[in-house]
Formats: sequence, structure tokens, C-alpha cells
Amino acid sequence: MDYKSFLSNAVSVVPSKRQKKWFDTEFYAFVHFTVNTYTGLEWGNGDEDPKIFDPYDLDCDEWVKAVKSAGMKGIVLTAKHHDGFCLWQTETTEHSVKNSNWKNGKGDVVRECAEACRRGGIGFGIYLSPWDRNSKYYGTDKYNDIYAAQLTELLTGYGELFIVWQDNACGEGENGKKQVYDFERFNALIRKYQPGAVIFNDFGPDVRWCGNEAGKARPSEWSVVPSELCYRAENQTSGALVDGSLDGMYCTDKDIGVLSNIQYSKGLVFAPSEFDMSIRKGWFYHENEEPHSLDRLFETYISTVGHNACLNLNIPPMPSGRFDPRDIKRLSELGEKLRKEFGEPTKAEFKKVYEEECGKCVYEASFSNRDVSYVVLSEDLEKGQRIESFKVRRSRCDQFALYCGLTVGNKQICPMPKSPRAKGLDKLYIEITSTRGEVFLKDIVLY
Ligand code: FUL
Repeated sequence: MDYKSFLSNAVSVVPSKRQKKWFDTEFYAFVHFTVNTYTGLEWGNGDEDPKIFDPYDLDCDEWVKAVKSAGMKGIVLTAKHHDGFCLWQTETTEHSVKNSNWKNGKGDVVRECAEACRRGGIGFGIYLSPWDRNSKYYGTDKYNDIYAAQLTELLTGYGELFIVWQDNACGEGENGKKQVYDFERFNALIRKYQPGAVIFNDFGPDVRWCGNEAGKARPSEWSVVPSELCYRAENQTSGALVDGSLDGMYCTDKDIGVLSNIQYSKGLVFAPSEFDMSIRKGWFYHENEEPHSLDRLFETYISTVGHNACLNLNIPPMPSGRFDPRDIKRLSELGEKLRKEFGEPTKAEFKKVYEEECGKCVYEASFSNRDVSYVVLSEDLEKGQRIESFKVRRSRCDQFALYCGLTVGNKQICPMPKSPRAKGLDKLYIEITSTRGEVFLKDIVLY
């Protein structure tokens, strides 16, 4: 394939409807809750007594209120973690809320959480761990039937889901055997019962893992990635230049979607990244852990939601079933900070100007005189992700850029210098310094 066709192939890779909707969700909450909340473990052994699960003061409306105060638009609940304990009234196992004393064994955390999300007008999603340290069938074909049945109960019993989160952690079975998960079958069930939900998995189809649990983004976070990595994605473009060259690629690699990789891939897919991180050190509640500082959370927001990805921030409930007041406070501080920084958008009028001499694309953005703290750029993803690098300048020939960036994608938040150089402006220039094709910005918004 010649270079020109290769580039036009790369920009032809576009998001599905469900991926676009997911991008709009931007920021949502993980809720890790199971028997670990009562044992202090991060990975339960699977032999925990269901009776220890007793969220006597559970209030999912409080969860929803707290996550909304931070501007989050959904909750993803661990319906079952690696220990195998099910938070809903499942027919598939005795290892569930049914055998706890909570609400005389009649409680259902999945239902309470789903209904509270519905009441609060935010999305609801589920995490269902394929790794199950309780099931005696783990490591056999029968376990895949059980997992499929659990998934079906969750997909059909709790209304619309916005995401199904598949954890790839795969440990030992009772007999030392590892399970070969039948993801093809599981994903077909999700598509059948919840066609609007995105499927998160390290390897696609819809949303990929960013590669760490610390909110650390790559300098360039592409949504168009080699199909060797997200091999479960549908709609792969063909276009192998070198067959099999990237087969060892993994989500933790330093570069994923950069030209030097995609040029030598078997094909390309649209698979944007999600950052999952906990508000504290652990995924489950440990009383002695403190929430991260407001600055750390705010910076993580900028470098994830503002870096062509979504942020899934975990808030672990306490044994009572309530959120810790320290976390509630931090969430509301974060919401306040986000409203302060991004509460008053100014949409710029913008037009494309071409510099004759080098054919480079520059956007001129005009707005009424203001001090600029952030310039937020979005590409029209219907036309594919294209921009490789850009500079924000206050005038066409200013030697010093206010900001130098790489990818744009769904949303790129560019913090401006705090110096007088970003004050009292009524024009800005976005100079596209490298691109995979003609550029289509969708929005330039100033704060
Ligand atoms: C990992 C799990 O092992 C952790 O316990 C946690 O659930 C995290 C979100 O995914 O793979």
C-alpha cells in the first residue's frame, strides 16, 4: 500500500454510535463492593462466608448524589468481583446476597444501584469478573455457561446499561486450571440484549484499557489503533503492510496509535481508551486510606477527559454501604473546581486559513476580549482522528507558542500559561503542524 492510501485508510476509521455516546459520558464512577469490603482484602479468596456481607445502611441515592456532585455521569458497579460473590439475586450460584443476612437474604445491590442511577438521571453499567475463585466449575467449559447465564441475568433484568466492563484478570482455578473465556459468546449476548452499551476489554471491541491504574496518559492517546491490540473490535480495516509484526503489542506499551506503529500493523480499528483509577490507593474500602488530593484528581481529569479518553474513578463504599464522608467531600470539591474552571464556556467563531507557502492548516478563532485559561479543541470524529500535532499561538507570527500539543480527538484540554500573554485576547491561532489528512475541527471552546 502506498503512503497516501495508507493515510486515507487511517482517517477512514470512525467511531460507532455507541462509542460516540460513551465519549459524551466523559467521567463516571466505578464502585468496588463485595465481601472484600468486610475482610480488607483486594482479591477475595472465594471461600468467604456470604454472611459477612452486611451493608446495613446502604443508600445508593447517596452514591448517586455524591458522584453527580463531581460532575460524573454514570456508575459501574462490581456485580461480581474475582471472589465470585454475586451482589444480585442470581439463579446461578449460592454464593450471593441471597445467603447473607442483609435484608433477610432478599436484598439486591445491583437493583438498588440501577434504580438510584435511573432516579438520578445518570447511566448504569456493570462489571462482571470472568475470573471466579468460588465457582467449582472454574477452568471447565461449564463455567463459560455459568458466566453467560450470569451475564444474561444482568443484561436483561436491570434496564439499560451504558457499559459492560470485562476484566481480563485470569487466575488459577480450583484444580490449578485457567479458564479459556468464551468472549465471542459473551459479547454476542451483550450486543443482543444491550446494543447501546459499549464493551470495555483490554483487547476491544469498543473501549480499551489505557494500560495503567494511575491516571497516567501517553503523550498521544489515539483512538485509532492497530487491530493486533484490539483484536476483538468489529469493523477492522485491512491494510497490512507487514503481516504479524505487532502481534506482541499490549495495552501498557508506551506508544499505541502513533504512525510508526500503525504503518506496520495488520489493520486498524477505532478503540478509544478508558482510564480507571481509584480515589484511594485500593479498589476496595480500607479505613486507613485517604482520598487523593484535589490537585491530583483535577490534573487526572485534565490529562484523561481532556486527552481523548474517559475517566472511570472508583469510589469504594464502607462496610455500612455508605460512601466515606472524606470521599464525599473530595468529590464535591472536585465538582466545585471543575465548575469554577469550566463553568463558563465561550464558543469561538473559527475559520480555516491555509498558509500558501507550506500548505499548512491554521485555524483563526475569534471571540470577545477575555483572559484565557484553557483552550479546548475537538475533532469531528465522523471524519476520523487526524491531527498529529498542533500549536496554539496568540498571533500568526508569534515566535512562542502558548501551547504545543499532539493528538486532539474527542476533546483536548490545553491549559494556557498563567502569564499576561494569555490575557486580554480576542483572537487565537491553532496551527496544525502535522496531520494524517485534511483537518476538521468541530469546536474551539475557551474558558
Ligand atoms: C483489575 C482487578 O484485578 C482489580 O481488583 C480491579 O477490579 C481493577 C479495576 O481491575 O484487573
